[in-house]
Parts: sequence; C-alpha cells; structure tokens
Amino acid sequence: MKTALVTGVTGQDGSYLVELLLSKGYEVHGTKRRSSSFNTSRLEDISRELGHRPDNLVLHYADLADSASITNLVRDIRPDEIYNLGAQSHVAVSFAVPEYTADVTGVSTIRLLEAIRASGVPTRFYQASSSEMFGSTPPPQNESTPFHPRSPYGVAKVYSYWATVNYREAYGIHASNGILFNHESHRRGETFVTRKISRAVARIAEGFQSELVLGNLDAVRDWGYAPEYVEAMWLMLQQETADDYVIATGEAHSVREFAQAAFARVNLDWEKFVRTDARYERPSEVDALIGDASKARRVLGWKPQTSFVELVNRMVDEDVQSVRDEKAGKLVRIDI
Ligand code: NAP
Ligand code: G4F
Repeated sequence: MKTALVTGVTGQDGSYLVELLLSKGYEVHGTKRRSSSFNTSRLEDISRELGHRPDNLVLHYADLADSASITNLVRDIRPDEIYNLGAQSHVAVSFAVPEYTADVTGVSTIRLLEAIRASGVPTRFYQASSSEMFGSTPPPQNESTPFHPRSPYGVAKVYSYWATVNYREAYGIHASNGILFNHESHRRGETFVTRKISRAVARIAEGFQSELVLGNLDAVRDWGYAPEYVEAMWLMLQQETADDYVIATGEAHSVREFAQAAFARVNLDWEKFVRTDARYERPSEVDALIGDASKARRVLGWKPQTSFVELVNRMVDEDVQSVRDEKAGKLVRIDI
C-alpha cells in the first residue's frame, strides 16, 4: 500500500485528491488547520456513508508556517508521495496579507523540500504551481512561457516553482510542478469568482438574494473542472522522471461570459442582476490566462473532459440544489 501526505486536504483540490488516492488504495495523511468551527465539510462525501472518516485517511493538525509540524510529519509518516496543495490561495487577499502569503504560499515549500532532503526518504513531491505565475505575459502560455506575476500570490508561487526545480536539480529529488490553470467545481471556495457567481445565481433564482456585485468583468480565464485536474497531479508523480507540466483546457472565456451562462441556466438575464464595484478590482490585474497543455497530453495522456457550458451548468445546478436543501432543512453537517 502506498502512503501519501497531502497538505491543504480541506481545500477544493485536497478533497478531490483524497477521493482519488483512496480509490487507488493509498493510505492518505492530510494536514488540517485548527479552526474554531468545522473546516472539513469538503471531506464529508467520503465519510457520509460510514458516518465517520475512513480508516485509511488520517488527519493531522499542522500549519505550513510551522516548520516543526511539517518536519515531524515527513519524518514520522515517511510518505511515498507528497502533494503540496496548502496555500493562502486567494489572489485578491494576497494584496491584503502579502507577507503571510509569501510565507505560507512561498517559503513553506522550502520547509517541505528540506524535510524530504533531511529525512533521506525517497519521497516524490508535487508542487501546486499556478498559471498566475504567467501574470502579464500574453497567452497562450505553456511550460516555456516567461513568468511575470502580478500579485504577492503570483510572486510566492514563482518562488515555490523555482524551489521545486532547484531541489530536483541539486539533490535529485523527484519533484514536479503542476502549472494548473483555473479549475472549479461546486466545492470551490465561495469568494472565487465562478463560485461567487453560481451561488448568487442559485440564491437569486430561489428568491434569497437580489443582486450580484463583481469587479472586472473583462478578465479572461481558462476554466476547467477540478476533479480532472487532480488526476493530472497523480499522473505526474507516476512518471519515471520528474518534470513540469501545464494543465489547462485551452478554452478561454471572460468573467462576463461566465455570468451570462450561469444566469441563462436558470432562465434569467444576467444584466438585470449584476453590477460592478471597484472594491472587487485588484491593484494589478491578470488580463488573460489561456493554457497550452499539449505536453501533458503527449507525456501524461491527460486531457480535459468537461466543456465550459457543462462546468457552468453543473456548478449552478449543485448550488440550486444546496439552496433548496437548506430551505428544506435537509443539510446535516458532520465533523470528520
Ligand atoms: P483552496 O480551496 O483555497 O485550499 C487551500 C488549502 O490550503 C486549504 O486546505 C487551506 O486550509 C490550506 N491552508 C491555507 N493556509 C494554510 C496554512 N497556513 N497551513 C496549512 N494549510 C493551509 O485551494 P485549491 O483551489 O484547492 O488549490 C489547491 C492548491 O492549488 C493551492 O496551492 C492553490 O494555490 C493552487 N492552485 C489552485 C488553482 C485553482 O484554480 N483552484 C490553480 C492553480 C493553483 P483551510 O481549509 O483551513 O483554509
Ligand atoms: O476567481 P478568481 O479570484 O481567481 P484567480 O485570481 O484567477 O485565481 C485563481 O486561479 C489561479 C490560477 O490561475 C490560482 F492559482 C489561484 O489560487 C486561484 O484559484 O478571479 C478570476 C478573475 C480575476 O481576474 C478577478 O479580477 O475574476 C475577476 N473577478 C471579477 N469580479 C473577480 C470578481 N474575482 C473575485 N474573486 N471576485 C469578484 O467579485
């Protein structure tokens, strides 16, 4: 049985990756932060039937800002694979907490890589790199495109990217960067634009909300479906040689188009409900991210399956169902 350590297991990607690894027979160890309320809701699907957490999923309290907790986990678990998904992952928030973002999204990667190096365990390492690193470099972006980050988050991810490359070159660690373009689902954090839109559409359609306030509607993103993207992470660590890969759909849409499609799903005209406010704009914006994932297709055999319209419809449908369940008092939270 293989053992994996996943940081950021309570996040969108962490939850899908846990499901994938458990389905492949792994023993999975995940880190979670101490919180004053339940923060494991995204892991409820795998626990619901049992009524408790599966035996081969172990959760540990840890913080990426705390070297000791990271080093101890690597030494004690001696994992075959580490997936570093934990991060302060919100671009707009990184302008408000730049130093914290540099530490948790940037320097923490060195904490993990050093723990691997010092332990001598032959662990394979996945770094959650981001298309935000390309920033203002025009699309299409691939593995050879120069980085020009436009936020403290993007800068921190560039640091982590190069730390991963450096530990691969310096110490021969099997360390890979997945340069993932935006990927979404009904488990996406509620303050990222797609989920903000799908939730608002559901609440407006069900009569709980009257308007949706957004920032820059012209921004263009390459949005894929998150469960397919965690499959690519796993594939990278199954390769004989570590390497860096862009994961994307290659299809581009603006925030405006996302809103239009989401409101159309519930037969509403988006222009009647959406207004913009500068408070949701960023000091420096990334105008357009469109990925070229041909290397991943060629080497990993990975390709996206879900179209833009399918993604939008799925997210809106799930949120409409959640609002209805909430209305009917059907939502039961369990702590795992
Ligand atoms: P997410 O939903 O925001 O999850 C982030 C995870 O990191 C959560 O489990 C969070 O814990 C944890 N975390 C935050 N601060 C931490 C700290 N100080 N110590 C330990 N854990 C901490 O992000 P995601 O969408 O799943 O993305 C996963 C990773 O991929 C992130 O590194 C992100 O930057 C990167 N990425 C995401 C995308 C995308 O489109 N989703 C694209 C490219 C790269 P809490 O639940 O307690 O907050
Ligand atoms: O959904 P967003 O906040 O995602 P963003 O900034 O692209 O970052 C996400 O994808 C990255 C990969 O490229 C990840 F690395 C990162 O961790 C995160 O998952 O914003 C998307 C676009 C931006 O241009 C933003 O300015 O939507 C625009 N936008 C317009 N109105 C808004 C809003 N974004 C948010 N969050 N909220 C708004 O009201």
